[in-house]
Amino acid sequence: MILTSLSLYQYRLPLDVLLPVGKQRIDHRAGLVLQASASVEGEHRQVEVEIAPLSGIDIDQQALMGFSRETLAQVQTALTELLPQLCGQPIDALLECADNSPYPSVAFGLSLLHAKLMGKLDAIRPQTALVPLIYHPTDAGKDLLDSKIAALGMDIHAVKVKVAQTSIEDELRLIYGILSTRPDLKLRLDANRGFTLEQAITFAASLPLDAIEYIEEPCQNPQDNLPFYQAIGMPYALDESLNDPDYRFAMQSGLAALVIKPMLLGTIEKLADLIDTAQSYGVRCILSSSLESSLGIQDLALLAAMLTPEEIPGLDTLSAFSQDLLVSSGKKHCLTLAQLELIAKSDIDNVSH
Ligand code: OSB
Ligand code: MG
Repeated sequence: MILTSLSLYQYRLPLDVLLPVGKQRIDHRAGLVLQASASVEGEHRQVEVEIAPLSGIDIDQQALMGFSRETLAQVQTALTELLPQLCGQPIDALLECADNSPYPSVAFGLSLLHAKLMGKLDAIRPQTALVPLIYHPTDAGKDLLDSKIAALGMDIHAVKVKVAQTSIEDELRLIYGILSTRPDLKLRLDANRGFTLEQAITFAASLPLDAIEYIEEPCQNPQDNLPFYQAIGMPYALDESLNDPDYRFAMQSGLAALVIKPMLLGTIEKLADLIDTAQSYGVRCILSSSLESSLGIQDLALLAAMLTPEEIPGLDTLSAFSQDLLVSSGKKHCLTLAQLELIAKSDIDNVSH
């Protein structure tokens, strides 16, 4: 199969409510859509992927910290240079470029593009079960949270709650509020490295252990995760730790799960290797959103069904988006490619070999 055409578009979507990125908040999301056409023996395929590093600025004009290291501009430049090189090549060149890219978002996007052109996601039914994400939007009050919790369907068995954001007292109240409305729910907590070891222990000691599946990144210093577990017996999960380019899986007592954000990690092959290794130690792997638009979230739901069929991924971040992108998630408006800004294009006709 030969790549006959590649087009790169940019999107920028305002959010209806603020979305949390660790302790920071964003009010819009920007990213790229890469469309590829390929043909083999007269047969033609055209697919799109979202490439959206989680970087940029928050609502206070501060740089987003702790997630993608590459900027959207760097990714745009890298892809713009790659398009004419890729055009006219067999689609396996996408994998080679993915392996060679220094940017995880580019590596993931190109490997996903390859998988979609190969039809690898075609026969998969996306994972539709959801783990609702509950957090304090700085622009909404407690009533909104209470009604969100009361509205949860009985098909929901777990929720993810952001903690280490306000005060320990408020957050304990929130969690006990959730559990008094729905005592059947299991909680996945996420502290985004917001607690000192002492605070993490104080907080966790006040919670019913059997209601907590795990707490993501409890401690400011990840080396405190083990002493945290030894002190209190609450299992923990890693998220930010995986974004370190030097991260290698290491088993540790209390490590219950890896929260895997493909846009931050790299190729599908790399994700699959990490998942294999972690699961061989009994560590769960939860695929999770990097706040992609509906296009990216749909592909993550497909990948989750393929790579982690036993788990419900963490993809409840679309409700904040004002519009869908290419793929409908049921919103009133769904942007088409024609409505996006085209920033680069290569066709087989205007590439010399
Ligand atoms: O802290 O896990 C996080 C999204 C973007 C950046 C960071 C995080 C998230 C999420 C995604 O929480 C939703 C989920 O994991 O359920
Ligand atoms: Mg997290």
